[in-house]
Amino acid sequence: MNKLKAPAHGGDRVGAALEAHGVRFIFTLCGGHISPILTASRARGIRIVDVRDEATAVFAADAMARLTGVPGVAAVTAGPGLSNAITALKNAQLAQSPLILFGGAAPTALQGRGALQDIDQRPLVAPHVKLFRKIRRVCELGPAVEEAFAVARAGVPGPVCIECPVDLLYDEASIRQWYADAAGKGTGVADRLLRFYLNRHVERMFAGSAAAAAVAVRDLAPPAASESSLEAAAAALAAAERPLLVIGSQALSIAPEAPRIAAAVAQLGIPVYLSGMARGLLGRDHPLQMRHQRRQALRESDCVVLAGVPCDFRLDYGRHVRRSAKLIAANRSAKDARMNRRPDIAAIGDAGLFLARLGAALAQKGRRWSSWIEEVRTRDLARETEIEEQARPEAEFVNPVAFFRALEQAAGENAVMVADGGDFVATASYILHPRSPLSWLDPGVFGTLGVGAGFALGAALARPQSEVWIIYGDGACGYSLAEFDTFVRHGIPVIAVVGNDAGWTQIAREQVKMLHDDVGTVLARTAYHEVAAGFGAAGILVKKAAEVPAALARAQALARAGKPVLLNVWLDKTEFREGSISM
Ligand SMILES: Cc1ncc(C[n+]2csc(CCOP(=O)(O)OP(=O)(O)O)c2C)c(N)n1
Ligand SMILES: [Mg+2]
Repeated sequence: MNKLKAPAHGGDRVGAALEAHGVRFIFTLCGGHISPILTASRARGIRIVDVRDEATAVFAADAMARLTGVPGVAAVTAGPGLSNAITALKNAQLAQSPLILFGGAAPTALQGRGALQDIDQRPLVAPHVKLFRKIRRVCELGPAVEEAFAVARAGVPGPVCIECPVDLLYDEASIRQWYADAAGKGTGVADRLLRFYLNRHVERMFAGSAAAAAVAVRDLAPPAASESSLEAAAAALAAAERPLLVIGSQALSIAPEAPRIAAAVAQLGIPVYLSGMARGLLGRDHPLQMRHQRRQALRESDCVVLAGVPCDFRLDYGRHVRRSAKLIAANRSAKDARMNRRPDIAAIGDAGLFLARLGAALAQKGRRWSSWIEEVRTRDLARETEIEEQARPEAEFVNPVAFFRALEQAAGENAVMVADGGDFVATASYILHPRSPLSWLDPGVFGTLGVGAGFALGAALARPQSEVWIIYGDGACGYSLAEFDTFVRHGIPVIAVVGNDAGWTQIAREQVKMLHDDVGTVLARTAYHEVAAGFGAAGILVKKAAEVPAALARAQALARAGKPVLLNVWLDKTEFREGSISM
């Protein structure tokens, strides 16, 4: 229980509740409907980070949640503010990322009567959140925040939206005056009835709000898989000849547990593939971590553990795992654990904690799989060599494979990398080795272009000591380039790398091959570095491979001095991504 003095108004109630939950940042794009939340939160020491598109605010809150395990917070205005946030909300929902979005709304008495930006927001937002909470009384505000934090983190984490009508956020005297003015001074029956109605309405809005608000912060235990599923899994692995571990984002949903999960995975001694937010779990290089030929390893394995990974398109709907293999699925969602394929053992609960417990349980059984590890490792290294070959061909501009080799050398040990794009980013994900747990951010299963600046903003504020890189396709960078303005105003020194191939190449590749027309997929070699410079950041153009190391070093020096940087890197076409489709 956190005792606080009586909040000055509804906006301050929200601020007080956020403060009690240890919130340090609110990402926002302002609007009259939410002003009291912003001013009161700032007065309580919460940093208000104002951005240039509501989607960015929600992406930033999402990244904050992923890197800290605590729900991120965003606030947007009514109507178009909320509708602009929908894509980012959906992305967070599918990525199972907990965040709290405050949405403004028209005054309670005017909803449905033609007020500015007044739409029925529930049908728009509710499908994309775990809870859409419509506030009707001032006294509900604090408890709603408390409930939002609990719901966002419980079970399968995800976003929650609290809709706050503007007349619940201002102080009581002003609102009473506003309603009194609206009611007028007429003496007719209709006037008197309207006054009676509005007076009763105001009484209801403020009922029970005089008492000082105390905010309870609930301590939530994460869902734990059953002991029997743990024992069955340990026994199945101990009996296996060629076990394999696939770990996905959900296993890292309790961010502070990452080191313990990493230690357990290392102790398990099973070859492991990491995806999404789990990338980097074992550090930059670990003998158990494989990066390539996952499909083949899955085909050969006789016992597969999917930790926080559903059998969706990324595992060819479960077909990548061979029929006779023992399948163990650890997942917070019973539905995801059974998606497209029934596992032999379903461990329903937090996948990361399951791995931590599994490490201890299996250690007692003392199994080692050195020849199987060797087999998978040899293939992995062979593919690395093949990639090395692809870094060589040099034509007019920069070879993307060679570029990422250089970046892999240059990026700091504390680097966080944000991926936003198509082919350029897919190439990056093959070559860059995330340095540590939770140091790689990609949109997740919704595959949303446009996450770049928002994710980087959240990451830079969550990890102020880290070097934050955005890996942008030139197409993708257009969604959030205006946020260079935000980086400059707020002194956030991210380094963006734009892979400029003058096109939406991931789409063009297949479209041209199958339909013989590149319509809609062609871009120009736009001077994105000059756009960034126009916002007050540093812009660097790189056209030749030989310029890359110096350009990276210069960007890092500028960022260390506090300046955001955009590197506009002209790419050659390569065959590296040939044949890969994402559908
Ligand atoms: C919001 C959104 N719109 C469209 C797409 C479809 N899409 C996937 S990859 C891609 C091309 C990306 O181009 P770019 O960022 O330049 O990367 P490149 O493939 O050229 O390296 C597109 C348009 C998407 N994933 N998300
Ligand atoms: Mg491109």
